[in-house]
Amino acid sequence: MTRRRALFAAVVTVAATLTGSALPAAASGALPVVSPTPQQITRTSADVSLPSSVALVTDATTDPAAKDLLTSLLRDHGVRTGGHGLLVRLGSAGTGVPEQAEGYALSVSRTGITIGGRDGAGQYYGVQTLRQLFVRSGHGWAVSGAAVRDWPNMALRGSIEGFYGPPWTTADRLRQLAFLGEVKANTYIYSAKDDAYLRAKWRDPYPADELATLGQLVRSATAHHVEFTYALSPGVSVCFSSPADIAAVEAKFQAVYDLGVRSFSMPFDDISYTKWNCDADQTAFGGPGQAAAGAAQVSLLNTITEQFVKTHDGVRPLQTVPTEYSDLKDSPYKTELREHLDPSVVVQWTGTDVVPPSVTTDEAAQVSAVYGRKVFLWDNYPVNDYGQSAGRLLLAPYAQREAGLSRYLNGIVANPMNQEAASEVAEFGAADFAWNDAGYAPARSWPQALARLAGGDPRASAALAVFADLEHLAPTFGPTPWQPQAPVLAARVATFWQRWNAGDHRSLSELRAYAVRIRDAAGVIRGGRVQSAFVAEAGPWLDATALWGEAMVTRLDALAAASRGDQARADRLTAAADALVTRAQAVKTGNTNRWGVRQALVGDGVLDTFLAQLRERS
Ligand code: LTM
Repeated sequence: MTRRRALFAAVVTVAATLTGSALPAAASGALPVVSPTPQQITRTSADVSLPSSVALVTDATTDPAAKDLLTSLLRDHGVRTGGHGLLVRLGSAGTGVPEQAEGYALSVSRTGITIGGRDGAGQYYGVQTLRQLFVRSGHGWAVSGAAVRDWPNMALRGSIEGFYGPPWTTADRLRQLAFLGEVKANTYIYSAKDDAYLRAKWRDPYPADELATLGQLVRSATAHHVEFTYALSPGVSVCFSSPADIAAVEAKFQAVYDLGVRSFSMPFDDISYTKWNCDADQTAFGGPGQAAAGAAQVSLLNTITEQFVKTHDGVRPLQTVPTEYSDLKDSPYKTELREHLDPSVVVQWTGTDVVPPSVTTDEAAQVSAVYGRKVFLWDNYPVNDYGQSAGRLLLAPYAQREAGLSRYLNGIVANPMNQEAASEVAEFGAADFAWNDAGYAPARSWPQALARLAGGDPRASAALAVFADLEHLAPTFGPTPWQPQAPVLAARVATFWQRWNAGDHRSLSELRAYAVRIRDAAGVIRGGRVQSAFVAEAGPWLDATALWGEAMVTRLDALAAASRGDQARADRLTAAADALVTRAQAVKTGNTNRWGVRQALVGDGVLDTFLAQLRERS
């Protein structure tokens, strides 16, 4: 047994002896919630107080990014490394470390803290779990006594900047990359539709300043164990059979390979595939049509796989988005891909109907059969670039994805909103699900996502929950949303009317208290520790929420006055509420989305309807 294995075994033995009634009082307490939900986590000992310095034991196998994260984590909790206190070990696989790629084992006990990773990412994720086990202890910090064995169910997890409209800024992307590392997501696909160098002007080489910015992003991705996937979309104008165009793709890939990019995609979504861009393709692939389009795309994807992916060190399998990406039916196009596409190429699929109301294992099994491989879900939530999402922030939980999808999918990337920080709410859930689909519960994950956004501030978390309920509607491309608007408010309103109509007038003061929470949510969010980027992005919606909340309070007061027979006061309040509603409806979003400036929608269909009902009754 190596020294490291012996140490790990000792920790496990200590944990085993501290079971049942032998556990000290704190050992029986609940552990902090860890996200993504670990595969195995148990309380093994009482919380371990952190001394002011620890002995950090690393070796040649220690991952540099994991070590940096661990060192800064300890420092942020007032702990120096390099001392002789508690032993903190960080390194490669030892006893108890899962065999799965990116897996890790973590144990915290009085004998020390041990993190062993199957690989570098595993070590990094072990530290990300440790980060969530810190608890306050008197004036200092302790770490919950726990043993964790953990690994991801899906190999690819993260986001695809794949929306239309203003692309994210560099600051947005840097924030996103750090966020992805935090939630154990390993993939960011750079595929913004309106980034000219990726699509409209895909042949153009990058100017030096653009390349420098890309290099900064790639370095940041590496530091957070995120694979920066460079997605070039030549389909709008490519001549598939042209050696010059093949060389243009390779040149573009080479430029970012030289920056450190090792993962590439060639999406063919949202192009016309039944016409050629050059006469030569007619000669090479025949008359335009589905099968010919499939053959042409396969030819380019296979050529790039042979000539670029296989000839460059460390490059991951090429990814693509087929032109038919949102259904389950076989077709001449899909047959070409199934039968002739290099088996290594990873194929994306959006679920049914582009913005799917749900994704089931049956659907994923069907589509895997059609494409002849596991597919990689491009999940169009919480993206808000299409007509039905105009004026909305999409803050509902990640939901309606069936446990068991990891049997058919090799990963999930969420397509976010043009608003990066606000997207982290849904993305948090997507990363949680992709890590452990069997253990995923929106009701557990969503509050964690909001608490994270609130910087752990409980008052701000509660205000965010009220606000997110009013931004809960998740549209589809059709008329029926897949998640309803304001379910909490709607339930409270239904209960209110039931009780009010039965003569229970206390119901009014209870609902008024909730209206006050709506009115005050914006102030609490702006005044708390909520991530500043979120506060900035959500600005118009927060302004509107304060006005709608004030209108609701005023209308309820009008109803109370009318029910007391004070009609004059009721009329004054009704007029004041009318003015507030007019102001709330006048609040506009910024020009941040493809759909331009719109009314910033808040609880629409629920809050406005209720206010109209109250007006009738006052
Ligand atoms: O979904 C895919 C594969 N392509 C586009 C996305 O770029 C767009 O963001 C979403 C949502 O509008 N729909 C698409 O079809």
